[in-house]
Amino acid sequence: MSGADRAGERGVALLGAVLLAALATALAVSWLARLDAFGGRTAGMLEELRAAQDVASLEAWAVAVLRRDGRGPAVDHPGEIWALPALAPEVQGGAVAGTLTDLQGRFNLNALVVAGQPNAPAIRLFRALLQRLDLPAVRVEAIVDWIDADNLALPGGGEDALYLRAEPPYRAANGPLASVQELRFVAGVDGAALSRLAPYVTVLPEPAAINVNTAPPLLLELLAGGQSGAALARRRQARPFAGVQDWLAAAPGAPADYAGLVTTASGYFELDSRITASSGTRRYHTQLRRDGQRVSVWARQRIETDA
Ligand SMILES: [Ca+2]
Ligand SMILES: [Ca+2]
Repeated sequence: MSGADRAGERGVALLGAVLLAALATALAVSWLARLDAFGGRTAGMLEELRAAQDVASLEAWAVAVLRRDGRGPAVDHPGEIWALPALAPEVQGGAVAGTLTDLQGRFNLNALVVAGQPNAPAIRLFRALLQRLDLPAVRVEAIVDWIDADNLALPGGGEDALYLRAEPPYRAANGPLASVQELRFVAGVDGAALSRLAPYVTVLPEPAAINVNTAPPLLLELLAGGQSGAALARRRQARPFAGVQDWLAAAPGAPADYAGLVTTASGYFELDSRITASSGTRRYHTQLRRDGQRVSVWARQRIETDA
């Protein structure tokens, strides 16, 4: 089946979901439209309601496409159907678009601490990433202290004693990060560092490994122990890595203890939804978890947009 056929099939499926959602809200919308006779205030509410329905439709599409992919081989790569964008036809001058990305294509900050203990290979890999991104002020020890359960500061790290001196004072989380933005509370991490890090890191609710089929070339290079990331990216484009052994054969210089940080199958994805209406574009991020063929939404955020 060609890519265009697949995209067409996906478009049809999405259109079905959008129509269902439209039916479900038709009553509420017509009720609000009648209220609108009393002034323009409900126009914004209408758009908000329609956007929420569009996001629900895109999420239903994402769940379906990931579930279907889960029936195939336990390998995930950007050549699969889930990685194609979902586009709905323009409706009343608006547009609905959604894209799924693999969250396991990034370094999972919560893997720095496993079962309450610092995870040495993950710490080494992240330190190498900080070095390559030229972020000397960000200290991996401070992030480990922020996540680990104890209140004993590592050399170069910091716990409550450090944060209670801040104005206003606060405490270390002493638990897994809930979002990448939470890093702003960690000593040494400013807004510029966070923007620099953002494309390479994520926060997952378990120490999930990095998918070498979707990770950026820089992460491939670091995971491979310095081998060219571009060459490894070309190799996977020709033939996705079929498993950890296949990766290790292509990256013979990879440190032995990095094998546990690598996977070729993913369970965490993010849906980026853009809903455009007359007042502008609304953007949402939805995090989905797949376990076998079970797919569920575990978080959703409205993203600020200038558009
Ligand atoms: Ca797959
Ligand atoms: Ca701690």
